[in-house]
Amino acid sequence: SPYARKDNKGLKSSISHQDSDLHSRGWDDVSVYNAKKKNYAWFQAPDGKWELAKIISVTGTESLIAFSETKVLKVQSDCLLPANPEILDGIDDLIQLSYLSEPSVLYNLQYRYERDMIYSKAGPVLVAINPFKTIPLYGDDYMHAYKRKKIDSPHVYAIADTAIREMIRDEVNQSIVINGESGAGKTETAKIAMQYLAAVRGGSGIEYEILKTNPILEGFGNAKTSRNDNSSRFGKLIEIHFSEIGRIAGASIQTFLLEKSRVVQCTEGERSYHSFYQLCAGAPPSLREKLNLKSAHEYKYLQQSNCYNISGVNDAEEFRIVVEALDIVHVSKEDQENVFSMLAAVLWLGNVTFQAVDDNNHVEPMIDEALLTVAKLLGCEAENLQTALSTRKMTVMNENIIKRLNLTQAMDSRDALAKSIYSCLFDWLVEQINKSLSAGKRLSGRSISILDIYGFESFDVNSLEQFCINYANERLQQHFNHHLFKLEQEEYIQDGIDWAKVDFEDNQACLSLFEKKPLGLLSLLDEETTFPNATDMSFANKLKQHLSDNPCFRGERGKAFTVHHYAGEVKYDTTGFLEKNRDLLHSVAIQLLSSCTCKLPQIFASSMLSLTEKPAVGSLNKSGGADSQKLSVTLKFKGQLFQLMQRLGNTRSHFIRCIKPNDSHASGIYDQQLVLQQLKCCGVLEVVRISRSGFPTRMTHQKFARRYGFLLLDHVASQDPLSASVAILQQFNILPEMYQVGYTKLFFRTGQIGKLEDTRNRTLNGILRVQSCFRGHKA
Ligand code: AD9
Ligand code: MG
Repeated sequence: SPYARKDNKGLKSSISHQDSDLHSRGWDDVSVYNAKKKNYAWFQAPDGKWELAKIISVTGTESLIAFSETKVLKVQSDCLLPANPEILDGIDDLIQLSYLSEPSVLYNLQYRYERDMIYSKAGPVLVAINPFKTIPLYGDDYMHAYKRKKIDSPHVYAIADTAIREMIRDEVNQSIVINGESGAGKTETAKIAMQYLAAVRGGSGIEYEILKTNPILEGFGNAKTSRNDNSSRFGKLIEIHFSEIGRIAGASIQTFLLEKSRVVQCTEGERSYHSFYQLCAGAPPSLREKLNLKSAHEYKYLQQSNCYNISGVNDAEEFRIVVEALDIVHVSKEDQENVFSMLAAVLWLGNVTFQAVDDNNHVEPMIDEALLTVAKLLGCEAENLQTALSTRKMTVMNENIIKRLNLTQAMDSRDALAKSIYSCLFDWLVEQINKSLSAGKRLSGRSISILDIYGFESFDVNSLEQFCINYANERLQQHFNHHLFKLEQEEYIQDGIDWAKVDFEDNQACLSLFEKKPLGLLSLLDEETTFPNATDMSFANKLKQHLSDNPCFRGERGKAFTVHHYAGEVKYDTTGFLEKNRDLLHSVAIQLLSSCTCKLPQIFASSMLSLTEKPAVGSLNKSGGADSQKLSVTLKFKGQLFQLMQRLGNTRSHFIRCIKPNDSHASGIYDQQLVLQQLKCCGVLEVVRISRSGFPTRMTHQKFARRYGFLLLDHVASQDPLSASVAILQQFNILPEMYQVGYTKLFFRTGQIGKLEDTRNRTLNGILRVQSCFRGHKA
């Protein structure tokens, strides 16, 4: 073993045996199960569902089990898993379960969920199951109770409170990392954490501004999808800064990878960004007139999904809330109008249509209400807009030529412009918010960051978006592993503890598949993206050619490939990968924006130009394609991600895993298979297993001796703390496999300290009674 036992002055080997008992194994083995002793067991039905059964009798290798008085079954005993004693039903922390198995974890969470106890712990991780209804666990009373530590049941408040305490006590920045699949409750959880921080650490008023960023970001960055009526289409890290005296002093927000494509296309039953519908429903008459605004039904971009309303949501009211929030974060009325102009411009762009102008299929936009309105809203000449939408500038043999576009190309350039305007608008809003949240603030350098980022995704068809999202999740998973397991392991080794190396899923191989240079997924994608004649097919072939030996990669037929992620296999379809990765806005369009008289288009143009790099000599000129090149989408995302990981790496992380109990957004329904899948995906089962197989409770010898030393029968004051500790352990018959003695600390398995505490309390109470008895006598 790489973690060979170090001799601890001969002491350790005499008192600690290597763990060969069931506890060290983590998941309880079927062989441990002795059916005769236990009355209940878990049986897996053919549909995969676990059912609790009563054991009636055991003969040889077979057991007779009953589900009800009428349903009795004879099964192989080794198909059964032991059930926990009733007394453990609904226990707070999964690692306290005596029998640890998938069904018992599932059942425990379900037991709690059915009683509205949606929060549980899995060792250091908070598990939050979406209740899909209002539950009475929030508000001032609860916040106060958690602040004063009057309640200790698992809660987001408890996590936020720990983060504050540790930030102040240890002077270490903290982070709360929230993960889970779409609709699992990440954004709500992030808001609940923010509310707690604002309530207990506010005071200057800035906390109010921070909370008001939510309706803005959600309005512009969230949309109704098939999986969530309020789905965040971007990732978000909000860093909340504190002053020297530990009050909230400011904040900054970083966003990741807004889903641009939604602006110009979305599937049946989904919606584009809320902001469009809010504007159409809520704009006052004067604004409607200025923007030539129609109802949402009149815009092609919004028509295509045939969905305009969200049940229970009043878009006009939401518009009012967003405007109020914009006021609060100091976006001037004039700028607000600029923002709404851009929204209207995007909507009207979608209505621009084209007509043929020659026999070569070349087209030009019709000069109609749509085109004229867009030109007016952007502040440009209609002819310039026409040119921008129907031509492309190219360099062929060092000569600039103008190329006319066919209908598909022209529609693409129109959509590209709409997408760029929207994503620049989103970035600009975030920038304004950040200015407002950081203006003139005295910061201490202490902060708590909250990360609300898309979880692992695997659909029938997975494209570049899922590719990026899942790559991000691999990185986050590594952070999680590193934080929870590696650090723990290091602590053991440092203290000279035997660490029967617990195998945790290390996802480094998959990360390398993405990141290796020059032959990794990202490098190959970027290389192909810059090749003039590359196609999605040539990209897919290149991957197969170079990566087929990698165990995390599998080439598929046609243009597809499969990656073996930590959370499972995902098949990606490379169709559109190169185009999306280039994310080009052609220079005619950028020129158009910079020539506009309105403020925002100009700002957008200059921000796009700053992202644009001069082409490498000769690389693109040959292409006859774009005349300038910017950072590819994946390259930019990778950069952001590295920065994010670096920031998280400098913090102490607290993890919250959100779980979606069913796919129908309904309260009270608990779909075992769905939950199990998510527990696996976000590593909860792994954490439980590892926490249990390790020694999660630690105490220094000094503290241990001080706390329990007086319980020793022949207490010798001069004993050094280590010897005293060992004497205590022996006197109280703590089983050798239940603890390990390190150089500086004692390490205990779950629940061991509880026994000593009981004895201590009983003894103390006894002493107090004797003392008060004495006092009574004296009086
Ligand atoms: V996505 O990846 O952005 O698509 P999220 O963010 O994980 O997703 P979200 O927080 O938006 O999910 O939650 C989805 C819905 O679940 C919310 O709109 C609420 O209706 C519901 N929800 C989530 N958490 C809670 C809660 N603690 N209490 C009540 C909740 N309802
Ligand atoms: Mg969300």
